Amino acid sequence: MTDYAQQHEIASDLFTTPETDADWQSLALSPEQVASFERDGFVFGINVFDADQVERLRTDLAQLAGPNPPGRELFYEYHANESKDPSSCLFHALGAWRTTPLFHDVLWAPMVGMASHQLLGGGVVRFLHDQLFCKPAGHGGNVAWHQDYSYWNWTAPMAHLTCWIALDDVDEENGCLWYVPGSHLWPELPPTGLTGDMDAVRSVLTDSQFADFERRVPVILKRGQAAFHHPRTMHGSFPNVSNRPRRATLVNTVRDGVCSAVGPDDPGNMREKFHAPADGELLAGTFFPKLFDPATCNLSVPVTNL
Ligand SMILES: O=C(O)CCC(=O)C(=O)O
Repeated sequence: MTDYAQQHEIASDLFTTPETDADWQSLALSPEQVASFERDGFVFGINVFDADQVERLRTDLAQLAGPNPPGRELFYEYHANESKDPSSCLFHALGAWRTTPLFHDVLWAPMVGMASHQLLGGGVVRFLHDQLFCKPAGHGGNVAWHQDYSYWNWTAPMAHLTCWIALDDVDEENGCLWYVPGSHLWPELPPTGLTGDMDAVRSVLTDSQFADFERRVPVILKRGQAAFHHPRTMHGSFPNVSNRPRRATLVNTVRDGVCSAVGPDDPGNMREKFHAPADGELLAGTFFPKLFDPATCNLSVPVTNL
């Protein structure tokens, strides 16, 4: 079985990488989109893949989420069903990039690199890990409200980003993502569980923070479109009660310079799970490839000040 983590260049013909500075420039998020990310902690509706590309990814995904998935041993985590409710199903897996050329190449999708560069404040973008989150039609499970950085405290400083790419048209019925605007400015919260009680996070929130959930926004997307969110943006998703699946592929990125913070004893065993380097060392090398380097194109694009 090929481990595509060994390869830090495109492994398939899923897309062509822009060649000229002007081609890269044409992908840039607008100043308004960057400003809305700064204000709200998210921006969405960004086109990443077309219908054919989505179809090819869905075909690979069907294998990866089916019985005897190829490269099962290469995943960092693999949950055929992570839902706490036995009557519903939430497929969640980290590490697909190691198993098929197409999911490997999702990391290097030009729009993922460009938007990450802009939303991480400029500079070189590195890979942290990928994720698949899929909810079958009719009985897809929820993802409880959380901040991503609650689960990333084995890395520091915080300079992280999530890119969530829809592989189906997603809306309130099939369990789309929801964001609480402005919650990226809240302090770091302890983890209260990714699945199970949707509102478990309530126990660690102030009344005023919980009141902000009234302003939550559904992330309605067409297949192939992406949402980007800040590592502290509060988000979650409700069950899929529609007769359509809800599948998504995610790329989690960091600004170059983020280090391993596994602690001297690595209590979470992150060095084994994510191939993290020793405490205090830069995330780099085989498992943390560079995804975007502005030195390769002569860029002048709006970036965040976060
Ligand atoms: O796909 C989902 O419903 C949850 C995604 C999520 O937790 C994330 O984007 O960090």
